[in-house]
Amino acid sequence: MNWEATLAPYAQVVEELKVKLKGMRSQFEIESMHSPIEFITARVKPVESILAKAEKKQIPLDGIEDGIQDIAGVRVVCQFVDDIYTVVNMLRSRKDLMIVEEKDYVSEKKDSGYRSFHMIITYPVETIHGMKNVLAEIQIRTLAMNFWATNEHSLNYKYKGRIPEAIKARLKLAAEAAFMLDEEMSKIKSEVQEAQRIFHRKQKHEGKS
Ligand code: 0O2
Repeated sequence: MNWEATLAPYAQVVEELKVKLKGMRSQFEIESMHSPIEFITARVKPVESILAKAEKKQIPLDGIEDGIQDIAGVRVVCQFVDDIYTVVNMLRSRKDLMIVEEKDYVSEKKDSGYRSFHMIITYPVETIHGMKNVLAEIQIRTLAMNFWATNEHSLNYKYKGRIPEAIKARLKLAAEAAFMLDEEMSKIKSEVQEAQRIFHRKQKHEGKS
């Protein structure tokens, strides 16, 4: 398999989606509105991880592009829980991508404690061989959810998916704490936004942004 050629359209999707999502964030900033997007990260899954996932899910080599939905992955990180749904609704109304599946692990967390909203989409890219609809996964989560997921991911990597029970129990507590943090921040959202607006206006006035 020529991985470089296979993954090239995925790299293009990731770059294009990043530009478009950053564009959405800038528009909010230009209009001095609270941006539901705090930051965006994106990656193409490394070949090693693609192969490991294919083996785990018993997907043959020729079925990888249909069977693994997150070869192209984009992560949108938000400040508040309801920002997640603002982003979801904005993505739902876009004409330049098609939603294949939505997985709401925000209202229904996974057993591990993982919370995030996943959108599986197809996105058209022009290649030298014509147009290709590429599958991609957009994960939308808060800063607190991201903090938890990043740490849990590292531990999973360290323990090769077999995290010791004592650490698992700590992670459950940390997931509850992250949930509480999101709840509490949501309650003072308008206060935080007001403070940020004042700060933003001051910076604009002083010519710093
Ligand atoms: P990586 O290293 O992040 O790329 P499914 O067929 O739907 O049951 P699938 O395709 O694994 O299974 O979908 P799912 O469960 O929606 O997970 C897709 C991605 O979400 C994962 O990709 C992770 O990035 C993230 N994710 C899902 N569950 C967890 C979790 O419990 N903890 C953390 N930290 N992340 C999670 P990969 O390929 O597993 O990993």
